[in-house]
Amino acid sequence: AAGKEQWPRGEEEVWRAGIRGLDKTVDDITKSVVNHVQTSLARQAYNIDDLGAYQAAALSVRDNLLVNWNETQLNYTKKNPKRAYYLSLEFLMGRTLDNALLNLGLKDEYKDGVQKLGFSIEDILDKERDAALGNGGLGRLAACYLDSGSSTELPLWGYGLRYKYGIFQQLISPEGNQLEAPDPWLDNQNPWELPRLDVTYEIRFYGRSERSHDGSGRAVWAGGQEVVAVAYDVMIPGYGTKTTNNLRLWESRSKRGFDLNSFNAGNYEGAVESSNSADAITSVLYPNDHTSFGKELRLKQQYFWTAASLADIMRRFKNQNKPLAQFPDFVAIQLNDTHPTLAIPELMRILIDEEDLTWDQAWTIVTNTFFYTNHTVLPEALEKWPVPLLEHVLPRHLQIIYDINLFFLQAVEKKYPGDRERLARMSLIEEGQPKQVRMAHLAAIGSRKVNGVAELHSDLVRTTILKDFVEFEGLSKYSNVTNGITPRRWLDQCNPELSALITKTLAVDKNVWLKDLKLLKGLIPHAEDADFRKAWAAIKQRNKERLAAHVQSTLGLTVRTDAMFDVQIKRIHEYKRQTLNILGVIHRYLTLKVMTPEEKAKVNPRVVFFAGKAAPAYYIAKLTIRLIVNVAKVINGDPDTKDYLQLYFLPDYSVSLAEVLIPASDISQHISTAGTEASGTSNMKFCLNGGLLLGTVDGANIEIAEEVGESNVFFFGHLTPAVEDLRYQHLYHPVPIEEKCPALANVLNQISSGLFGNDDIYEPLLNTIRQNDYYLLSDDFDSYIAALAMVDEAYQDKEEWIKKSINTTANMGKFSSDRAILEYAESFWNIEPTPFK
Ligand code: F58
Repeated sequence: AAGKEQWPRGEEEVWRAGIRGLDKTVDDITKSVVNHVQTSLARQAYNIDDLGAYQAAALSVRDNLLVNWNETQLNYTKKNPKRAYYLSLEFLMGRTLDNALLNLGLKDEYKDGVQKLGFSIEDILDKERDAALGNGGLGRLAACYLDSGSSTELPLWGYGLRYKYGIFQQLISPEGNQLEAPDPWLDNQNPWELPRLDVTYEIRFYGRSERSHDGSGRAVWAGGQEVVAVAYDVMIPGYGTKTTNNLRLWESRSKRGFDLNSFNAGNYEGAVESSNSADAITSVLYPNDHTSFGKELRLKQQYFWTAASLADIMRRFKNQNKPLAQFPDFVAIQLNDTHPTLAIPELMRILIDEEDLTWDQAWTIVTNTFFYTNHTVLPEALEKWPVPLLEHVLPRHLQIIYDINLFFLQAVEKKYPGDRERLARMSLIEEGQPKQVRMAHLAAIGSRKVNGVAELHSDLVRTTILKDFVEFEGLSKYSNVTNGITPRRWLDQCNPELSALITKTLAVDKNVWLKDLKLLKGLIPHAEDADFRKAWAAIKQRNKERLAAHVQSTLGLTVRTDAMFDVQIKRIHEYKRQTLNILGVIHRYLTLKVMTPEEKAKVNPRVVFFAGKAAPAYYIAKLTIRLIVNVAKVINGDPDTKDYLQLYFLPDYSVSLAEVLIPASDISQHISTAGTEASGTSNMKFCLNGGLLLGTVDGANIEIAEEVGESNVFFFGHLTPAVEDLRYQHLYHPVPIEEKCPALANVLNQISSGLFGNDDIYEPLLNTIRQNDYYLLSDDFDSYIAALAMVDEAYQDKEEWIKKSINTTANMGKFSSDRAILEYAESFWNIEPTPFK
């Protein structure tokens, strides 16, 4: 476009003079903070505390983010690149202030600025509550991907829900029971969001769907309930770039707010009722991890969010006045697990019922727009929705799903004539009472690409749950993108001293290696340098002291810091086998109890940390927590052993707690039954911070070992191909535990005999092992204990251990989420970095 662009309105100079630029100096910053104290908070120097100072600083940082955010959106509007949208029911963001300062490059300036105003930046940072709109790995992955999307300057937006209550707060009762309290994270206002009261959509539920009789396939869906979706925007700054993408979160509100007719009729309660049920949709994050259950409100969340997001995407597309057939040239939508799969029938509905396209035209657009990531092959976690529920809540979508199924099965039948079993296996509908829709099948056939999250997992997707689909559609659609983590939060922010040492040693700017993580390989030769090793070890030691200070100040417990720190932190689940870990701890304790003082003198002191939440209705997981807490009481109080073994369960695991625990770990445990952990991402975080890995041959552990070298990883346990046979044997040729694994039998019997409380409270947990032992603890226990011994032995040689630690960090470059997001961008979405000046 030649010539000068027309200024849209008013006098350009006046506008330009009024536009806020970025704060640059300490002086700019103190002025802006004081201004927010005075105006936004209506306070003064006389009555401002740390929380107020946090809020004012956050608002001031937000102003700066907004400068870049506005320019980013304008840049996209002007250049009109193809964009990608990441649909995720969970975004586990954690805290924002420190990350925003890092990405803006204003950390030092704010530090000095708030100091001049009488505050310490650490105290201020500590006032922020985590944004915990997620359960675990899946939600945190989404957060890392947004960071990487902006850092690599990709036109990538997130879409999610603005839950009023995030994941519950975990309290531990004196008996060791998990209690759940709500997480009112919005109570102190949230400076990081921009309410967009002008961006709203009306979303329908229930009602009736009437098919037309004109042969067009269209239908009219009317009646029922309409709920309003209101947008809240969260700015996602990139590291070392101006690109600041958007995360749009939807809040539900009632359409009328207030039913005036009911009010006039004297029915006040009826008048507010509709408002209550509309609010309920985005009131709470479901805290279930790896179970699918047919709750109506959860279904309404899924549809509310996908329908609002698609309407928003469609409106943006239509602003360009392009033919609908070009939709996939401008829009790629990534489905984070099956939770947003209703977007597939919803886009069909829009294209057919509202845009008058034919079925085939619509299906071509849909299947070139969506991409589906699977995060689990555990059968109990695969989403299925009962047909009667879908029919009630989303009658039109059920019709569309049935039509998709009909056409799909016709094609399958054509390729495999008469193969009824195959048809039944591949159908979108599972027969039963009631019938259920298999969301993974719908997501797979409605998408252009399907991927798992680590090599082994993607293989399992291809050979187990979607095997028939691979056979039918071809292998090339079914691929892998190994997960990644952002090195900004998970190294530079959480471990600033290590980051500084790396920068000094590599002799490149930190903004170079943090964006090209393979450069860490430059550390390898330094592993041979004794001074470097000393500096490396000293940082690990200070990180342990930082963790110990945290435990002291939050729990009042004294942790010794001259021991090996052994950490397992993740959701509590049978497949992740925290039980194996605690049984191993008990085994160690029992062994210590019978040692002579001379034997004990050779033992490496060890401090074992657990943290993690259990789903509120997951009885066995809650018993595991209870066992850990009660074993800790006995062990930590036993004068015979407390110098050699300490055990802590840290309550209320969160992103922020992880940021303190991970840099302090010498060894971390990732010990799922082979084939069950799709990838894991905390394994990457520990290794990036120089913690060694004790794990099974599962998920991304395998690829970590490939990168860092098997000699730097402690592997144990049966491999994936053995699992099926072992389970078969448990069922049909069980061997008593006493025979198969006497060490384990002894531990179980000690628990039963009351060593950690003399009632039979733990029996249901122990029975999961004694009876069918689905997660194969009895098969892996001996090799687990042997691996722990190898860890002990390796730790004796401190210099060798530090070398392993350095070499581990040095070889973790592959696991940057920048690499992962670029794989999605290049091989799936076909979008490009879109920088601006
Ligand atoms: C996790 N899934 C995988 N699901 O378990 C983990 O191996 C992987 O590294 C991670 O995804 C990222 O790919 C996971 O966190 C959930 O939390 C779902 C929440 C909603 C209900 C079903 C489980």
